[in-house]
Amino acid sequence: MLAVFGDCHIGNLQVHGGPVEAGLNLRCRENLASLKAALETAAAASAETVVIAGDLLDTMRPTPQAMAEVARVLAAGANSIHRIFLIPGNHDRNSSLPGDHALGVFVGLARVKVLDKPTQVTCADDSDIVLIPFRSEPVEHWLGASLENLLPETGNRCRVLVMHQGIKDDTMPEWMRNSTDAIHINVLGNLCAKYDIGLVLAAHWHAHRTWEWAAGSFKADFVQIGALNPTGFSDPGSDYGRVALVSREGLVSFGRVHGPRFLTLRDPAASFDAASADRLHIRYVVPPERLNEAVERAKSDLAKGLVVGAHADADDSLVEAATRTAAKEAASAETLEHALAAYVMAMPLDEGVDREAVLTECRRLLGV
Ligand SMILES: [Mn+2]
Repeated sequence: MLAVFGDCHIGNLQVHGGPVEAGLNLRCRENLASLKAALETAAAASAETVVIAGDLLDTMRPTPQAMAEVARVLAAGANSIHRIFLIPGNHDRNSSLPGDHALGVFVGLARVKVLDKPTQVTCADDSDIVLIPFRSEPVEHWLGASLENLLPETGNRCRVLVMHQGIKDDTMPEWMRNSTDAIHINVLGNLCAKYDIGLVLAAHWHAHRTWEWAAGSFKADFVQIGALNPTGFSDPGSDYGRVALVSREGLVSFGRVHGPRFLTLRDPAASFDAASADRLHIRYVVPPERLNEAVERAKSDLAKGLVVGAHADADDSLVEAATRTAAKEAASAETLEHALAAYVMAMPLDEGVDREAVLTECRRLLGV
């Protein structure tokens, strides 16, 4: 059995960072706990080989305390796993030069191997894995050449490719389709057909997806594993924490690990699954006039222990729209006095603020 996961993003992340103890903040401790749980999930599934497919660390400059904890968790995991392979992702590397990444300190750990260039390995169960670290040049330009170097002859042998690059298709929004650190399913499929790769497991993009790709009699499965740990409110929802488990026959199932999850709620009275075994971080994004209500709700969620982090923000898009309306009103006025009055009457203001008083004060200051 092979187990693959990635995007653990261990470091002192700042959003809802919480108290720092022994150099580790709350976000660092919860991501370390997920790493430990993912290794335990792999061991419980009798995985002989684990690949941590990049972005184990959130940064090239992790604190020494965080590095020591990661080393401790990896060493404990390696007690029950034959081999743990680490490849650099874009977060924990500086360049593609050998050694130019933050994983070097793990080289000395027993049964842990750091592979910072494309490598083909044969596992204890004789299965064949190709490991491809992140490279910043457009992946469609170099992946074929990397595979050609590693796998010059086709062996009619089903291989697994693990990489730190996104997988994209035509249904995705333009910004994803245009991304050069992702490979299109058809480009990937043609490479898989050429080099007898039956399964691709990709880290890097944080949302989980799967594809079945076929051309003629050739079939391959593509899996964007999804992040072990989402990194903040830009990773919405709860569908994270997957550990891909691959049988010797190339069949994929998923173990699941609980960890931090980031939910944005747009109503201070909204409900969420407070019984979730995940560690919930909640952000209320509300119209400015409901900000006080949302701040109280966030405080109460925290006090009741329903969440590990909560805060409230005014919805800037509403403020921006109101400002635009106010500016338009002002632009159509013919004198400064009228423009000022039009703007103040339409501008975004907190609930209970006396607009007439604001206007009077503005007139006094501007002398109109
Ligand atoms: Mn990445």
